[in-house]
Amino acid sequence: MSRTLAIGDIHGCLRSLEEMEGYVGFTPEDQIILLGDYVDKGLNTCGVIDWLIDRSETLSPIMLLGNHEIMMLAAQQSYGSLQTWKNCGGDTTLMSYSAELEEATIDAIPDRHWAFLKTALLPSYETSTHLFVHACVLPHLPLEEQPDDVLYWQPFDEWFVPHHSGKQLICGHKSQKSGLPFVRPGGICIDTWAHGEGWLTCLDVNTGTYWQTNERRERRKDTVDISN
Ligand SMILES: [Mn+2]
Repeated sequence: MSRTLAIGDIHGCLRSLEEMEGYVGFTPEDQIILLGDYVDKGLNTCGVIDWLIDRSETLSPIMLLGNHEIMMLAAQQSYGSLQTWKNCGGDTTLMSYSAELEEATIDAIPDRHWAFLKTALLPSYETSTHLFVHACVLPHLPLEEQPDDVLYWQPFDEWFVPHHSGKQLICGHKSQKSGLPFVRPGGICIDTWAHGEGWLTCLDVNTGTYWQTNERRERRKDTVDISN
């Protein structure tokens, strides 16, 4: 049986992502869902976007939109939005586009990266058993009717109410400083603070097995209880 693998917020952590690929052994038979926030904060957003563009050809992952991609796209539109984005981790994104590890201007980001951000990313994804979003959902609305401020910005926390569909939510966005997936009835958050002192997480949503890697190329593996 093919695996359904969800990957949490990457935030520029290319080494963790490369290590994860070797650790989990992604194949084209896997259904891979990336939960958004590929950019900002970590050191190599440029490399992460190159990796995503390359693997779209070979692994055909489902790639969701996160609030940091929204901020990065908005930064093209106005000086105020550019400043907001830089203050939210866009400054390190710009450094990844400069050979001298200085802050490049936004013009250094190539057109193919902008095109990727604008066209390749989905608002949400749904299977017969699971809902996948970047941040959270309202319990009474179908995915296509979820407001943007919930889908991309609302933290998944202890107040989460399970979705009326009975499907389990898999989300990121709210960095778990424990470094561990946060499990609630009806949902699991797998943003485990890859860019900080935590880990990047890849979860097999049907078994609860999860793999973690970090920027020091360390690996570890455990299981969450997915029965609730
Ligand atoms: Mn986020």
